[in-house]
Amino acid sequence: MGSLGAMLKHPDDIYPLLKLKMAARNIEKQIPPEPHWAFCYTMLHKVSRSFALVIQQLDTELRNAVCIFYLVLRALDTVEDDTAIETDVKLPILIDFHRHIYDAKWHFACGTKEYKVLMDEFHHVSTAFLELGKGYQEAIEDITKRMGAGMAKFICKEVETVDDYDEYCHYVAGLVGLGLSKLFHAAELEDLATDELSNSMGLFLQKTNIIRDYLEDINEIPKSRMFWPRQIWSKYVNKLEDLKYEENSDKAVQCLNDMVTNALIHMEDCLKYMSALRDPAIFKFCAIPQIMAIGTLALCYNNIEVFRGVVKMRRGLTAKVIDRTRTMADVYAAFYDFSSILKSKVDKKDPNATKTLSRLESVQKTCRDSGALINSRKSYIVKSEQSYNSALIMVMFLILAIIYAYVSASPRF
Ligand code: IN0
Repeated sequence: MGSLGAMLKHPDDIYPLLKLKMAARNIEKQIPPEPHWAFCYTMLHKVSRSFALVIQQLDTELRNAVCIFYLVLRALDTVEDDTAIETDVKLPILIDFHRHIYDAKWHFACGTKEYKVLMDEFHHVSTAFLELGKGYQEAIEDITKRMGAGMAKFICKEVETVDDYDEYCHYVAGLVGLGLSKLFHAAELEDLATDELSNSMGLFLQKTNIIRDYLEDINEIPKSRMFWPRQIWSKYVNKLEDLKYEENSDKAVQCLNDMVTNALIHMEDCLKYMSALRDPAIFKFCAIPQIMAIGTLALCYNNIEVFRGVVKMRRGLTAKVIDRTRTMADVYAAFYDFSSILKSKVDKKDPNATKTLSRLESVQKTCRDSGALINSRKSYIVKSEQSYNSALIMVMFLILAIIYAYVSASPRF
């Protein structure tokens, strides 16, 4: 749907969208003057708009550390993803990356578009990294070392079992959770979270990305690696790419629902992790991507469009999530609402229906038992009648505005 169509259908998106646009414009004006920091923040805006927005609210010292952590990981990812690099060249780079970040003279050209710029100008990231406090540097170095080694292991290995899937997601996302928890602790703003809970925060986000990006990944030329575990997809098709063919639609949706059900398992750990956070800016920074993930899963579940095109939350809903997420009560409410939407899409005939429903009900019970769900809150669930009424008001308002403009522009006699 075009953006005007989306706005007519969801007029209450307009205010949060405008607010988000203004916030984004303000942030763009706040690029630091030093060339290496200017490069890092400009790059962050280029590679991830909404992430750049939520990071901005963190305390300056922590924000700089998270910005560098993010760019180092993106660079590591660029090396891992570049299929043009021979394996014998790639492996030592991944394994030694944690040493390269200390060396502002190190350079390796790879990647495309903005990622090529990131790699070509990586000396700016190293220079900024060397200005961080020791505690931050050690946390970033440790995670980069473990992630590089994990990526190297999976360059030569396919994701076969669900255990492999969890292990791969641990290297590329769970470790990000462990690293962020260390950075929050180094900033003396939070207690150190357990590795188990920190890992789940990353796994929930990464599994959602892997599910959402099926088509983009399978169609990539040259062929990219796939991360849907054989143990799951082989129950439905003989080859992973068969899921995209129309004749396999029923099996494809069942497989998709199996993958979503697998991801849901991490939700309770995520709630536990977030409920222990104390700093309001760190809380927001962590909660927004989690709510976007459950929103995306609710959109993808039982949705054949995942195998046909791009399935993404509309920009207005993203803006609403960013606007409304302040406290743990907001997170319980969002997890509850998106679980309800997901529950309403479960078909009793789906082979995993019982498991899916039981996981969702368990999350909803946790949200209810928190005592934070209040009746007067704003809901993410849109009733069609509600959206029809808002659209009608919007159309009437537009007609009145046009009549007013016409009348005030016509010559008076
Ligand atoms: C992230 C995570 C992230 C943020 C906050 C807390 C986290 C706790 C544990 C693990 C990860 C956490 O968030 C970003 C979000 C992001 O980049 N979103 C994209 C949108 C999209 O669709 O990809 C955007 O453009 O804004 C995230 O996805 N990852 C990430 C990477 C580094 C850091 Cl420091 C934090 C990537 C990943 C692989 C899921 C961990």
